[in-house]
Amino acid sequence: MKIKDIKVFICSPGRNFVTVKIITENGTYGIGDATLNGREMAVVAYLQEHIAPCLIGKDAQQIEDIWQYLYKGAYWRKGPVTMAAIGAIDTALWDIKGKQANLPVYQLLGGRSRSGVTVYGHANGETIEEVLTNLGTMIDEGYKAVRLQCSIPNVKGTYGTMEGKKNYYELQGNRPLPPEQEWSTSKYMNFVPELFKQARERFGFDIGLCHDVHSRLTPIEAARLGKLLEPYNLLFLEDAVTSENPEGYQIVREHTVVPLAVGEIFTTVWDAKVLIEKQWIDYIRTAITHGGGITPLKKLADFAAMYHIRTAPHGAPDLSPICFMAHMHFNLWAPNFGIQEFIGFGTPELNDVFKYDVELKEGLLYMQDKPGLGVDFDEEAAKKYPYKRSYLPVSRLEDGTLWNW
Ligand code: GCO
Ligand code: MG
Repeated sequence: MKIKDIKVFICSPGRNFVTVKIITENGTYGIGDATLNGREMAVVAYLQEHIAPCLIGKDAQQIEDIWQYLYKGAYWRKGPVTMAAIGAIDTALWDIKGKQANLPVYQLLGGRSRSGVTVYGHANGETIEEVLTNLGTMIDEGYKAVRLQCSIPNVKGTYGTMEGKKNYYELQGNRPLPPEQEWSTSKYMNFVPELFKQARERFGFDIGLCHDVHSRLTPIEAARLGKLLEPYNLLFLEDAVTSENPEGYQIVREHTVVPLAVGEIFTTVWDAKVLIEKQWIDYIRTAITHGGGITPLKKLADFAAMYHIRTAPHGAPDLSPICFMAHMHFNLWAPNFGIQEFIGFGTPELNDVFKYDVELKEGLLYMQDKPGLGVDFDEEAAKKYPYKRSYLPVSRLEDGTLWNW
């Protein structure tokens, strides 16, 4: 079953998405997500110029060989642009294989390990009271776990919170130049334990609670934060420190028993190897889009399982519904699945372009069995939402020093 055509689309139904469509000679097609927030066009060029010409005429059934060809065969390995491009191709090939076999992709991975996919939602706010009100609503809706992010008093623009009462993710989209936010480690450290203290006092310990530090702390600061948060029994503390130097996590680990999650910007198993082997983390958060597709993610999950580490795929809205659906299959299969990040079903614009059918019941996602990934992309609808250049914010300390956003 030869590959006849590869199309690359970029559209902006609320925010930018890069979509790949692989069409085979017999007319079967598969789709993949290649979105890299703030660097979308680099992946478009990589796919159009460097990948598509090499794959025309290749056998779409040889997923592993095509993956190796694109990874090893390029000589230049890893990196978010390369791996998002490979990830989209790989995802689209699994979609085709599922359609050909008339089976949902999770069946090809080894079948179900569970009936539904447990998620954690987001409760954000400008004040602790606002976060807790949102948390209360989500508990009433049946969520089993929620991530809490709150504005820090006297810091301008905190990661993960609402500015002007808009959903914070809108702030990342459609900006002509990167917006700037402020950061103060001391103000953050003095404030954030109170958020979790009040959350536990009001709602008890049955609800899972997470928090994303977004790599703002040094290892010893993260170790201290972990200790301060220990009484509130977090499900996990995410991206406590940057991980280019994985030994930073050893320092955190040696001082606190707060479970640690990392990996949303990882692009291969090599980024995670030391962290996993040394058991310095508890959850691996790499997404199918940015980790090079379903093929390597399956290997990563199996490798992590050997070290008691569970999966918690990145589920921010800059991953398209194609990645979301690929995660559904991956999560139904993965024996060491932990939890899926989930931010809701998206806007009418988004659902105009991407068609899929998933239900949230009591904090778990369920889907109907459909061949392939069970998600479609409407090329015509996508034309209504042209690409708009957009950036993530950058972060500076109060004295102007550039910091990790
Ligand atoms: C998360 C992430 C996102 C990222 C975003 C960057 O945990 O959901 O940290 O909020 O900031 O995906 O593109
Ligand atoms: Mg994160």
